[in-house]
Amino acid sequence: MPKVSKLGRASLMIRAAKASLFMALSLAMSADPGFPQSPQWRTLPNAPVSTGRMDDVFFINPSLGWVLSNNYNSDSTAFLGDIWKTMDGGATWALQITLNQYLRSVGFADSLTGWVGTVFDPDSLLYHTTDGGTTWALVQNIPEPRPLGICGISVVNDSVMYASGRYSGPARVIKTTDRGANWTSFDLYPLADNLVDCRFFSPDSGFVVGSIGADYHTGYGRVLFTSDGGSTWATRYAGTRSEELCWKIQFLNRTTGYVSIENFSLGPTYYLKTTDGGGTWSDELFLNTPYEVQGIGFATDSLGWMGGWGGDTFETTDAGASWHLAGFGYIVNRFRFLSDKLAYAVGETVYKYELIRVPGDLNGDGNFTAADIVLLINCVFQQTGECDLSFTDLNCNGGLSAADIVTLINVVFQEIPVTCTP
Ligand SMILES: [Ca+2]
Ligand SMILES: [Ca+2]
Repeated sequence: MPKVSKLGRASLMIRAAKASLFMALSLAMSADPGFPQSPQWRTLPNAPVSTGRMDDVFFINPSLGWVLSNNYNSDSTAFLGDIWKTMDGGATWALQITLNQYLRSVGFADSLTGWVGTVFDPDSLLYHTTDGGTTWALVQNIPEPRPLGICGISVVNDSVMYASGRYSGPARVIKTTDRGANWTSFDLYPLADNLVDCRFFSPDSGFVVGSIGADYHTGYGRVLFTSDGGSTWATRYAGTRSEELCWKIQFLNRTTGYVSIENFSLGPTYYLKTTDGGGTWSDELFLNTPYEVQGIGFATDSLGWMGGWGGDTFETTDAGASWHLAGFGYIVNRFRFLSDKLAYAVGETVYKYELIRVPGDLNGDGNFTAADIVLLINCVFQQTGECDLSFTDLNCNGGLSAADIVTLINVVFQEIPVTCTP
């Protein structure tokens, strides 16, 4: 092995660095998009696990969020509802409060102000926090016709919030336009008997989903729309199959949206899709077998997931033409997308959809580009930046050197995968 003085070695390293940097920066100008990684679903390892079910999740930004976890009490005769908060994207969780309620729905206007709805105790319908969930107070001034449970919450802006319920009747909506100081209630009978979820796009316009039928097991699915703040409603979908209950509503963007259907029949299971902003909804086949679908979430037009009381979560990668087992998630009741690359879901526990940082993707954006090379050069020669060996030591020899940069250059510009041979 040739001897190289420390000074000579440093000089070689600097020359290598300069050459790499020049190459990286000049090629960065050529707008190479890199080749992409895909986000993946995984179970968050430190999240609470429910003995009943987690019914809802809400994140105000990628890091700060809350989940509701319902657990059986000591003799399994009732539920206790836990409100958990995370401030680091689900890496760690703090229990905020345990209520003697089954907690169904959660929504926040900002990092401090939020609401949690219950479903089996009409006297304790809705809880409110103004300190980020440290303390919760029962909302006591909701006028008749009050819902008997809150199955869905849609926070429109920092002052307007709607809520709907319940799945087993009656069909009622409440709203506040002053951040929860005052409330208005609407009875949607006879357009619906049961309401679950709601989604509002503006202070006046939005959708609620549920069904017509005195018994929610035997009803017909309904999607209703208001454009005057809840005073009047129009039916936008009238299901013709009995034993169906429209359960959750999700919009991918302002034009494309989806509604899951809890199917109590012995026949095929459908879901609804709109491509005209909710003006019309089409029945789309999910499975040829019964499934009580609850959670529904699409990341893009082609990529989506559904879960529910059947247990398993299913995935489509072809815009719903076919569905297969997704390999994650149990009894999922809610998906919340923050972007097409970041989402949370809850069922038995908490699941997260995100780009998993892989060796060489130093900026964690899911692509291998010249930007990653620049960051690696900084790690190798300046020891600056985030330089964890698990994603910088590309030849897996336990340290950082110009060889790792060369490997990454090959990854970025030749699409040669990381081989990890020292
Ligand atoms: Ca990258
Ligand atoms: Ca190395």
